[in-house]
Amino acid sequence: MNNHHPELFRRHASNPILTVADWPYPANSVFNPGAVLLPDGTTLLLCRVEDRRGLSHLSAARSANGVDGWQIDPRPTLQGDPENHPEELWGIEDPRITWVPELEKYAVVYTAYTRDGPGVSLAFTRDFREFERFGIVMSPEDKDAALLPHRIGGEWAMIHRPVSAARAHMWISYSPDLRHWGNHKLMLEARKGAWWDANKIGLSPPPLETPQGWLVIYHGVRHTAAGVIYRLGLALFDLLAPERCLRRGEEWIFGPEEPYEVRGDVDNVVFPCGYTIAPDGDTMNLYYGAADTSIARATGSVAAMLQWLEEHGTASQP
Ligand code: BMA
Repeated sequence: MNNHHPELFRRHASNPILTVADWPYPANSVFNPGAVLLPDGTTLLLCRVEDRRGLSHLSAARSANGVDGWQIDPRPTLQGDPENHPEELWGIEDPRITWVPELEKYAVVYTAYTRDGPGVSLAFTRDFREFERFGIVMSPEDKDAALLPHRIGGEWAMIHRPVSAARAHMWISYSPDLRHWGNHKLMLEARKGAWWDANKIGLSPPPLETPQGWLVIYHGVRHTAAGVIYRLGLALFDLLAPERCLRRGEEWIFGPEEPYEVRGDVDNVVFPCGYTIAPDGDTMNLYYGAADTSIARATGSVAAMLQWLEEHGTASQP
């Protein structure tokens, strides 16, 4: 129990489940993994690996049970390619993975980091060995993006987080061909003042389609005298018009508490980029970066999250 608040996520007893000590080649830190359950039941994490220059690339780790026995690619799986993609000059980060049935491919949406700041890039893969790059789809400064798994009203939809002024909100944009994006809509705003999500918000893992709506786990950032705190909140969006927020939780549901979340290269950060859903259709295994240093797992119930939003969420303004 956490001060009598309902606990929606339970940390795994062997957290952190992956650290740089597990890596088959030298690196500084591993964190913020995208996640998928492959058809054979293998959990694949596409991990952000930061090298000692400070630049990040992505590497795949596969496990039969999603907790241990990880087989980690002996070399970087997907790296910045600044010759062909200048927007990847300073590396690639924070992948969000979506299985797209229409294309029979996984979409990997990641942050491409260059002189003008972070932007959003898109690639497709079937096997996490070969990737087809679409290049940058959202120009800097933008990040925290994921593709929705199917078209809505005939158009593809991508959630992302452009930065314009002091605060930074979640937006959704639409595309007929995955290359040209428009029809931009504000989706969820950072709150103001004292709120836990006052300063910046962004999508964390890809949204989950449920009969009640798109369930979104987002991160909220609060600036304090001691630095920033990254915590997670919940919101629910209309299935047919995902820019329309149906419910938004007021309180954060998961935040840095354990030593590996509180201390690291960046203190006080929990940052999930993916989850797997167990065959029961309800159990969510959330994979998150802890303090920009290691990878941890926490488990929750989708039904419990929806119920919590029903009880503790408020209808957001249109
Ligand atoms: C944000 C994210 C993450 C990182 C976090 C804390 O900007 O994009 O890459 O985990 O900062 O440093």
